[in-house]
Amino acid sequence: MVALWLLGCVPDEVTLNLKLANLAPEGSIIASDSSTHDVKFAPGLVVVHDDTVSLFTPGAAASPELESAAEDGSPQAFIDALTGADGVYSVALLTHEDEVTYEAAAMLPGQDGRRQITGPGDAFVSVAFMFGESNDVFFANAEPLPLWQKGANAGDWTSSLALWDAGTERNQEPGLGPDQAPRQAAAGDGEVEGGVITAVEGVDANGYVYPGVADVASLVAEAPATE
Ligand SMILES: [Ca+2]
Ligand SMILES: [Ca+2]
Repeated sequence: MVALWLLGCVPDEVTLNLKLANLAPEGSIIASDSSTHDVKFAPGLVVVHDDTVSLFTPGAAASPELESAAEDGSPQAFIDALTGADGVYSVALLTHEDEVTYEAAAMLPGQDGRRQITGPGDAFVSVAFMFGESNDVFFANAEPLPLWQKGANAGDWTSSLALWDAGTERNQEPGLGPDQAPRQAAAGDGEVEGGVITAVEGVDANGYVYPGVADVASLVAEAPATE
């Protein structure tokens, strides 16, 4: 009876306003040659989905769509692959303007992107976006985020974000690597890594240092203002 009562309470539709902000100070990446570089976020994606969908599996190889988003900063292939897929309610860009390429619309320190998301009360939310000055490092939530938890799941979701290495391209020094998106001659340039998706907690497998997620990013869900 309790389960039926709970089931009856899940709303058919929940709407939240999601805001991703780049909190990094300007020039916060200090490279080994003393040059400074901004933390930039590539255009990301936000997906509302059921419990059968995930953007990636830690410890497994990245999909080609994730590889494209994590290496080159374009989520378009990922958006195309998920649009209309089983278990997916909606897919949208998560960035500060309607551009899908890193070159056109890297989110700089102080900028933010907003997106309204809607789905049934038992839906989940996943986001992913590239850490711009890297070969294949990206931000994403480790576990799908519930849209509703006995109430719209409004609040600060930042602690759910982590940095991940897609395992597809060998890492170079953040801010200097010639095969990283801001400097590579063409999409996909870089040494193939052939690895799996692993969490990056401060230092990657090659010894390069990355900022703490909460020091540079903020992801907040707000309930829309009522009329
Ligand atoms: Ca890598
Ligand atoms: Ca590359």
